[in-house]
Amino acid sequence: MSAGPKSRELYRRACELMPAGVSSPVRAFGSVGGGPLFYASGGGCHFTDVDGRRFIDYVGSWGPLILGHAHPEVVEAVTMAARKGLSYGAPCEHEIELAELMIGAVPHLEMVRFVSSGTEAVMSAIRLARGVTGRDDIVKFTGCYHGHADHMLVAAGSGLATFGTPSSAGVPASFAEHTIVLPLDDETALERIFSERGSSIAAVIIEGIPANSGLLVQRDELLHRLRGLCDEHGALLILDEVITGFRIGPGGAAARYGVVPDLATYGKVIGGGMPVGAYGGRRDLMQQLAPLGPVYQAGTLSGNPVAMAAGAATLRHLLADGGAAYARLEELGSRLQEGIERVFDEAGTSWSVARAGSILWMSLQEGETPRRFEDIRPEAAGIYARLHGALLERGVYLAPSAYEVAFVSLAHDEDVIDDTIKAFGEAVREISTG
Ligand code: KE4
Repeated sequence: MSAGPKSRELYRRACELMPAGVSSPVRAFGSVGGGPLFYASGGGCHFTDVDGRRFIDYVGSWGPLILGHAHPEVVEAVTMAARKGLSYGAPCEHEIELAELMIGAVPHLEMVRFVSSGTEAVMSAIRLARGVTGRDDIVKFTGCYHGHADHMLVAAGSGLATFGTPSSAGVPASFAEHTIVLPLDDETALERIFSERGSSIAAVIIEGIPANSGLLVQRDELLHRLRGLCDEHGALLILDEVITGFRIGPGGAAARYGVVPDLATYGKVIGGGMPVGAYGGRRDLMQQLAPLGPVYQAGTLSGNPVAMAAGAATLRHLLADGGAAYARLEELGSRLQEGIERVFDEAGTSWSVARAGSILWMSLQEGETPRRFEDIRPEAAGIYARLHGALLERGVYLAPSAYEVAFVSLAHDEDVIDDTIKAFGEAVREISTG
């Protein structure tokens, strides 16, 4: 499906002004074709594009909109805060409110520091890990995305023991030298790198549940072994909960796996749609941050009162009634997963749906649902592009990339999920015969 005439005209103007007409690459629809739809407004689980067409939204701004678009409690909190001032560059009570909500829900969060994006949260947590350990090397995993800080834009080197190579132009090889990239789901690779380099590893960073190259749900044993190896070698474990934090439950992936990280990073949901990131964890580590300690980090709009108010309103809603919201998200997520898998089965495929609560990803290939990026078949992206277009025709908006996940919000309901499943049935039949 192509974008409507008004989206196309706006996109033409945007491309004159901004690279590929977008503020973030994935939004350009490059891998699914057809050109981006320009949003005019959002409400609940729907948005309307500038051509007046209404869609069920499963992107939800890439995760933040767990309550749906323009939730009244969030809009009210933002409006009230904005009326008192948009930014102070000074401490304000809203920061305490959001920090208390986060720390109250996550036992291993003893202190937090707010920033304005997930990238900043990860970049700062890694600098802190290097600063407190006096070590330089960082271990990450293929397929995990942790924002666009230079030392995170690194691909696996040739062979396990070698260090990474830049995955983006503009990242000096020397910046990648201290980033070791391993495959997911592979304890042998972990054991080997720790036996070879354990004394120089400052930290290992892993997504709570890798959700940037499909949804690659890891085995509990892997996370527990990772924790053990970090302890044995004096390295820190950083759990990147930018997607999973307050999305899959109050305690995020740490609670799901029963693993206690030394530091964790947050974003998306904790901002309720406004620019917020955060990192936190052990008090003894966090107190090494300026102005208390030698690790520097700062930010003009960190702790912005309007953004803090949006995040606090979102978490208050999620954590109310003992976290009943998560039971609802689980209900809706499993309904959607079962419905789509029924469609895939009826179409005679063995495609599957990976899910963690309200996060879903369609594995459009035969066989086991992958746990490693290397096991995702490249040709699945072509199938996804056709499915994406066929669903757009039917008013269902999935992420414009085969490697991104879908998010269900509390604003979705059974009728919307059932309409989505019906659209999937028609779309899969269409692409199977097309
Ligand atoms: P931001 O800087 O985009 O707020 O967060 C970076 C980040 C860090 N860690 C994880 C696990 C993340 O998923 C992200 C950002 N996620 C992508 C999409 N999955 C953001 C969308 C985009 O880049 O436009």
